[in-house]
Amino acid sequence: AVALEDQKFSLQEVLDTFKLCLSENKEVHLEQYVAGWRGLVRFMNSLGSVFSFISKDAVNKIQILVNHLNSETGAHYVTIQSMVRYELDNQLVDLTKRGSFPESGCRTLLRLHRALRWLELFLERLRTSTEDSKTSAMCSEAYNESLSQHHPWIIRKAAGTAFWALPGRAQFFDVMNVGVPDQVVAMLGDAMPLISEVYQVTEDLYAQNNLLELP
Ligand code: 1PX
Repeated sequence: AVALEDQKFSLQEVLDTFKLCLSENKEVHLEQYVAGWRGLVRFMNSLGSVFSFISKDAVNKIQILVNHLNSETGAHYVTIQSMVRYELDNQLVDLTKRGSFPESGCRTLLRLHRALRWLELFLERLRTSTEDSKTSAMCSEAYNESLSQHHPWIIRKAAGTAFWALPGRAQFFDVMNVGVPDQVVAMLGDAMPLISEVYQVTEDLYAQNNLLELP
């Protein structure tokens, strides 16, 4: 029973990790940010193998950031703020076209950051959905309003196809493992403002430094 209990995981815990990444002075801690993403990927993997091309890319980007954290310059990567400062001050970012730094922390994190906007929009739709709402429709609307604008046609096409494989709302709520639908809705209501804040703090930082279009 203990082993089974261990395997079960609740999306609540995942979203709580995002809570932990924001410090009082509004710095975003990279280790917790990455931990939040790991949890999301784990959740996505439990939805089936159609999503593996998406999780592969996410895992790849998570790993790049972890490598920075574990490198000898890791101390500069403790927060997103210090990472941006360090990479810009030392010219470690490709600003206009891809070239010398395909694995900069700044451009790698930007991809996850854009995906966080998708998550925000999707979770908000889930939260306000009704029994007959379609998860695939909510997912693709959220995608079209956010991430898709940064993806070429072929990726948009593949993503759109994967969305059809999403379980229906009832089953989706089950997999989230938070409780009955009312509890899911309440949990999302608690978690959303924090996710939005992490998103906004990062967005502002990137905007101030002209990093929102990094190649
Ligand atoms: C209760 C809901 C929880 C759901 C959790 C799901 C977590 C989703 C994690 C998605 C992470 C996607 C990261 C994508 C980063 C990206 O945009 N990469 C592209 C650009 O990278 P590059 O290095 O070339 O500049 C890259 O081309 C991406 C390829 C993979 C396809 C990305 C499709 C993204 C769809 C997002 C929606 C996920 C739907 C999951 C359903 C639950």
